[in-house]
Amino acid sequence: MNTLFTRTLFATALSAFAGLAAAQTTLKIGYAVPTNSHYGVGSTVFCDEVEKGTQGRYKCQHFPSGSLGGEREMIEAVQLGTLDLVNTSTGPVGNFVPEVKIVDIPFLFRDYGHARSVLDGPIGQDILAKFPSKGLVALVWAENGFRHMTNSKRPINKPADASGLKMRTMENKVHMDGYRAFGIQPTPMAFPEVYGALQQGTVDGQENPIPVILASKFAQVQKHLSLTGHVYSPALIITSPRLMNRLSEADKKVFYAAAKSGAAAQRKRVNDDENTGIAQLERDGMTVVRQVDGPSFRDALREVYASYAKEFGADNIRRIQEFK
Ligand code: EAX
Repeated sequence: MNTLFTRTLFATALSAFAGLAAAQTTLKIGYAVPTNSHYGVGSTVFCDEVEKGTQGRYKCQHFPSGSLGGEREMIEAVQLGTLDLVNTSTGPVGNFVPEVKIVDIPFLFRDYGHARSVLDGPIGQDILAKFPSKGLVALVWAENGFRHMTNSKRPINKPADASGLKMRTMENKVHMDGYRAFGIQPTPMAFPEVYGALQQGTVDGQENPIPVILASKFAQVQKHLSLTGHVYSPALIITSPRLMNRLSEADKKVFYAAAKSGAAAQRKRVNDDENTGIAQLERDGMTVVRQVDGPSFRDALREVYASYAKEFGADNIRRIQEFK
């Protein structure tokens, strides 16, 4: 056969294959709760937008329900390069990027609107700029939600009711210092272990936003829910400089735009779950304290707020609290 013809045929086949091979980058993305959750919705919209915006050159493979470990492990995996992206609460993030810790202060944010405008504004964007020096790139502030207390022992109206309860907390010192001020015995634990610990009674309770309580079916192992709203829990879609540096400028824009769309979808699912989830949890057998004694929880934090002010700067805390 004519060698020129075979060579051309071979070269064409090779470039077509190379083009196809370049088109098949699979991105591994992990999160701690099931796909049918605010994290699943946010991650799916992000991935769909990336696939569309890169003409299919990037597709995702989801690792939901903590299948790759807790949020801390997944963040470490992104730093190491064994995981491409994690959609995580800020819970463990302060252990990697200390500037994040300030947003975990109890009763820092007035409501969802306030939290979202702080995080999407200069204060939140300045914090995102601190990630690359720690081997991480935070694409966007997503959302976990306002955290409420559940337990198997008794209704909680005020700190005295929570006092002495062994509560699972995130691996987050800002939270644990605050919860000790309520008289709680904080037990830090990775999220994948929480359902089992509640079921066996190794802890009496835990605290999480309604979307997490719903998605994790905590009503099966917790009797009491109190709408304390004691902490607003942001989330973040995090990747690595290693991945971002591989992208063209155009693809970088696609990834950031996709992250924004994912965060918007995640926030909408939080709103939806907040609107319908409490009645669902009552139908699932939980007794709900809807009106807790909020001022008593805030009063209990007076002393620990002094230590927060020392650690983060009273002005910085006030700047967030007063942000319009
Ligand atoms: O991010 O660990 C927690 O309680 C988190 O809220 C949960 O993993 C969802």
